[in-house]
Amino acid sequence: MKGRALITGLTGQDGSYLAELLLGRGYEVFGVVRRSSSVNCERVAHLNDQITFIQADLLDQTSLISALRRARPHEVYNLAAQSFVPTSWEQPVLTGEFTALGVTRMLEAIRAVDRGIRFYQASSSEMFGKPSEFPQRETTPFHPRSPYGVAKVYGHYVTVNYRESYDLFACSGILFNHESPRRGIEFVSRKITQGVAKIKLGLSKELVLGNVDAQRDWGFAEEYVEAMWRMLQQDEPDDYVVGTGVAHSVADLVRIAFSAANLDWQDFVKTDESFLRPAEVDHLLADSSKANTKLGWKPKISFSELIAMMVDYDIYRLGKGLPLYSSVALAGS
Ligand code: NAP
Ligand code: F7E
Repeated sequence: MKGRALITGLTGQDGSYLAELLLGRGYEVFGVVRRSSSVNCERVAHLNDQITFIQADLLDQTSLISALRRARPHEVYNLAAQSFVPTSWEQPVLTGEFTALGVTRMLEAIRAVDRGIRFYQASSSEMFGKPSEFPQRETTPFHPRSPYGVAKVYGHYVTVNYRESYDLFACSGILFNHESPRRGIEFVSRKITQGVAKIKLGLSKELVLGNVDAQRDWGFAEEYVEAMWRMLQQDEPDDYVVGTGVAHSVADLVRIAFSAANLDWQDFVKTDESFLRPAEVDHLLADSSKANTKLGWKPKISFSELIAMMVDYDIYRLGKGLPLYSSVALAGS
């Protein structure tokens, strides 16, 4: 029998890669999209005729129940969230509604429609925030440093709680930063690779950043959706840390990105306090031993290869005048 999967956050970076993975494995894929006055499906435009789009919103309980009744999925991947950390200080309540309470709404919808549905929750390394141990693993205490991180801690614990309370097959993937040519332009990796491409093509003269000393464990998004899927194929539901086990600073990312375009970053990069955050996450590093052992998951692409891929994509896209998530360019990215 063909598996059916419902993805919330289909139109985001991870949703587009996950849809490709599931279609490739023979699933019938349903994607939740929220209503807006203009179509916002660029990242999945190349999959348009293979996915069933369902209008629903994490803010609206009834719409989630209807989406489940219509799709009758075996698996639900809850990727939808307000995912940009700085916005979570500007819109802390809305971030909590989407990113925290939205998880409960989806779990309640599953309870109402079909308790056999397997559930994946997109948790985040931002939950560790100011970590008490290095590297971070599943048992490392949480110390979130933003309203986004706090909301993700809620989403994580409510997932664990519904597993323990109602015996749902509910998994939480604690994913560290993952990037790609499909990353939103406000996140630092893409801001840098697009900035490099603009400078290379003579469209811009400088790149202005915030805290370049921050360190993250950055991996490739396409590889991370494989870990999500594997979590839902296990005999028992569980929580897993997913990352590369290698940390780099934003300054490293800058150096590698500029050198991939044969440019000297010192000629172009400035810093500005307006990009600093009220509370920073200084350093994160994943211990993915559990995912390595139990899921057989390991990252393949190196940090330098990832950044070079993103720089190449942005130079190609901007050089051809293609839109940000051009379906032509994305089909091969
Ligand atoms: P993203 O590109 O920002 O995508 C977020 C998605 O959520 C978009 O499809 C967005 O729809 C949707 N969404 C937001 N609010 C919604 C609502 N109220 N109802 C329905 N849909 C809504 O995020 P991503 O990078 O793919 O990340 C996917 C998930 O993993 C997120 O939950 C994120 O917090 C989490 N995460 C990401 C990373 C990372 O490094 N990328 C690491 C750990 C965890 P629109 O297109 O309509 O805005
Ligand atoms: O920042 C520093 C910034 O916005 C990374 C989300 O996907 O990953 C992401 O959250 C670092 C921070 O990602 C700029 O201060 C310096 O220390 O790319 P980012 P994030 O905040 O780590 C986690 C795992 C998620 O779950 C989130 O959803 O880079 N930084 N200068 C800057 N950051 C930005 N955005 N812009 C700058 O100019």
